[in-house]
Amino acid sequence: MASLKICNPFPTSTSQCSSNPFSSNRMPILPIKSALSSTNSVSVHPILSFHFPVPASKKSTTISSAMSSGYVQEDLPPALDSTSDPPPLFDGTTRLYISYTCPYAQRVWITRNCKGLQDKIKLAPIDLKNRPAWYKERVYPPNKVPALEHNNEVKGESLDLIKYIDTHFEGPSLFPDDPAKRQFADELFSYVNSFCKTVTSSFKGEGTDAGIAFDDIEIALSKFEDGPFFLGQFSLVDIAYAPFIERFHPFLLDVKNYDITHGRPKLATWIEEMNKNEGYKQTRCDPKELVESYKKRFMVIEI
Ligand SMILES: N[C@@H](CCC(=O)N[C@@H](CS)C(=O)NCC(=O)O)C(=O)O
Repeated sequence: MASLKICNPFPTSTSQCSSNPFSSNRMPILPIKSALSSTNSVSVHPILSFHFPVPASKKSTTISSAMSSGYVQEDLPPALDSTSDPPPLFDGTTRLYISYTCPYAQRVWITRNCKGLQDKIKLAPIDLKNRPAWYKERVYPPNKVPALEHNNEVKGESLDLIKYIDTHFEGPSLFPDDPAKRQFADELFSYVNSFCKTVTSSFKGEGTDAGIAFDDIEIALSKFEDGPFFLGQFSLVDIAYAPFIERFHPFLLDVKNYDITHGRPKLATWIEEMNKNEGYKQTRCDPKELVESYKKRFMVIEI
């Protein structure tokens, strides 16, 4: 009988040694001017101890820990699939088309929540594996999520959408006025795709710079000292990175026994602080499901 073997491109290691591609001493990729470091100890955070939002299709009632903090857990609508009728398109309702598991869509969903726009921007979740034909034909021809239906137009691209929502809707501003912070934000927005690519390439054994990429994040988090976030205070930049770090963290811990927060106290604190943000918490996926889905996507199976 053929045996099924998972070929793990990340041999498990209990210590971070110099041969570990995730602990390289090479120079950071991101050209950040303030190369600060910290010697604080690292705290391990409870990444697996959350309550995760469950779409209506999978639940009867939601009783959330969020309620105890006065932030009511939103009832999430079931995903629309090939059997679903379209919503009444272009009827004046602002709709955010997402997938519950898409990190790009999650950015926009977090932004909507953090600005308190749950009543103004309606979620329209799409089942990407069984997509309704009307989505491509009538809503968003690129056929991707996220997309925002607003003022009789549909726009896409998550980084554009988070900025659009921040400037075109009410709620607290998620982008500072300080020119130095804005300039750094632009650097970090430009870097995020390359950060993600560097990390995911290393999953497939195609690169060894993942440790440097996380070092970049640690350095970036050290630039402003008026808070634990990329620009000091919480902003769109945190929202741009959070869905990806949410995935990379448990995946690397599981498959490589590599804790991205080890030796990176700023990153450890950032994750802890992000996990206190209710607008973000409501969008988080179950880390066990994220790990399983990343395993299917990135690990080679040999028979
Ligand atoms: N650059 C886009 C990426 C969006 C994207 O790739 N979304 C994925 C889901 S995570 C998607 O819709 N894939 C469907 C497809 O490619 O057919 C953004 O930032 O919004």
